[in-house]
Amino acid sequence: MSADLPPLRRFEIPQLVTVEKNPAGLDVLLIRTPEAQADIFLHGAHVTHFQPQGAAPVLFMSGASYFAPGKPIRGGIPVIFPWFGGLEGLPEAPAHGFARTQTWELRGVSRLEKDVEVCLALHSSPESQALWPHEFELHARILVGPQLRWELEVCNSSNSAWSFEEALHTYFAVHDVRQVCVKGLAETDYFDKTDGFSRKRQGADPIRIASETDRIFGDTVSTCEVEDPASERALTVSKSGSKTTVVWNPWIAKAKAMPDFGDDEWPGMLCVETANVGDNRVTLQPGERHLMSCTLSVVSLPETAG
Ligand code: TA6
Repeated sequence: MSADLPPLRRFEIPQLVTVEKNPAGLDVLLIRTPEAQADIFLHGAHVTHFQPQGAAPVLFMSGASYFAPGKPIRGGIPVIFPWFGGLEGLPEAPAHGFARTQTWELRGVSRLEKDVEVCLALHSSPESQALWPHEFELHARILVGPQLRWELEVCNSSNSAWSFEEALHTYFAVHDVRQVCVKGLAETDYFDKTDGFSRKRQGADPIRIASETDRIFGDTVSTCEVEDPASERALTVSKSGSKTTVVWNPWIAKAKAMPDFGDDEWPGMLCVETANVGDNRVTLQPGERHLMSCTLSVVSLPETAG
C-alpha cells in the first residue's frame, strides 16, 4: 500500500534516533533522548514503547505479540481506522480496520526543544479501496518527550463525502488491573460490549476492574486518569477531537482466547482508548480534514492526591 520507502537511515539523528529492523524484518525507530525513550514501528505507525526519563514503561506490550506483515501488534498504541471492531456487512474484513497493519511512510524526524517529532503518512490504495472504497490521506505526528503526544489527521482526498471511525487504542502498563481505578468518566453513558452492547451509565465512582470490561463511553471529551497505587503513579490521557473513550480489559477467558496475548498477561494492562466510534463517527466532505490527538503523561500519585 505504501510506495518504496526511502533509505531510512537518512532520518537518523546521531545519539538520539536510530532506525533498525526488528527480528521479523519490520522497520522501527528507536528514540533515546535525555527526556524519554520510545519505539515506533512503520508497521501501523505503531508506538510499542514509551518511557519518560525516571519512570517505568508506560505502555503494555504482549510477549506473545505478532510482528508480521498483515498482523496487528498486540500492545502499545494500535491505530484504528477507518472502522472500529467489525465492518458491518463484511464479516471477513479485518477487525479495527487496516491502518494498523499497513506500512506507513516515514515523512520526517526532527529534534525539537524537549521532544523528538516523528511524522508518518498512509494513503488509500487499491488494496484499501477493495475493503473501503474511499480515497483518504492519514497524517501522523508523534511527539516523544516528557509526555507522548499522538496526533492523527484524517483527510478526505476524494470528491465525495464519507464517514469513518478511529481510535488510538492505548494499552497502559499497570501493576495489577484489579488494584487500579479509572477517573474521568463519572456520570457518563456507555455501551457495555460484555452485555450485548446494552446502554448503561457510569455512576459517581471511578471505574474498577473486577471482570472482563469493555465499555464504549460516548460524547465525552474528558481527560482520564488511571490511578495505579502499587506503581505509585497515575497515567493520564488527555485528548482533543475525540468524543469517545473505550475502556477494555479482556480478563481471564478472553486473554486465553487471544493467541497473541499471554494467558497470564491480563492483570498487567488496561486499555483507555481515544476514539470516535458509533454515533461519534466523523463525516468529512471532499477536501475536509479532522484532527484527533491524545497526550499521555505520568504523574506520581502523591501529586494527584486530593
Ligand atoms: O477496544 C476494545 C476492543 O474492541 C475489544 O472488544 C477487543 O476486541 C479489543 O478491542 C482488541 O481487539 P483486537 O482486534 O486488537 O484483538
